[in-house]
Amino acid sequence: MTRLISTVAAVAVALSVSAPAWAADIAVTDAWSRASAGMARAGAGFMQITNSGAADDRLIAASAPVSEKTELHTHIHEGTVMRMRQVEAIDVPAGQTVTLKPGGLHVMFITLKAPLQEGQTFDVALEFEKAGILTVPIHVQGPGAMGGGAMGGAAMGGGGMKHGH
Ligand SMILES: [Cu+2]
Repeated sequence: MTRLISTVAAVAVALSVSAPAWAADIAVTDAWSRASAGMARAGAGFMQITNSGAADDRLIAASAPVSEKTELHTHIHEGTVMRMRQVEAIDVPAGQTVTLKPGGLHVMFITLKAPLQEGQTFDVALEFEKAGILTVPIHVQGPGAMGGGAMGGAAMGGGGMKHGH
């Protein structure tokens, strides 16, 4: 019996130190970005946010050391042109997974301090209304990366993109 108790305690300690991308009921996985192309001064972060709790939550802010400003963005169609627009928050409803991906919702890094390099990793701090701040490592992939899924969406690199800053 003594042995069982000590094993349980050891597992609890291990969990508490090895789960950086987890707060309350929110988990963030597959966080990635793209290497900067040429002199681009902005970058975008993509990820999956899962809310396994019973209450809705919202991503309300983000910050990262790689840029002077970090905003939450979505894409909207204006006729045939796709534009990015800042959003106040990204809803993460209870029991659902929200995917930030090219051509859709994303975290925008504005005025990069240095180009993002393929293979680089940096931390982004995500602030949720209920879960609080979650710090997640973002892995920088190649300039043409579309993420893990085949449905990445080809719109991001389109010539019609305009940034409203
Ligand atoms: Cu954007």
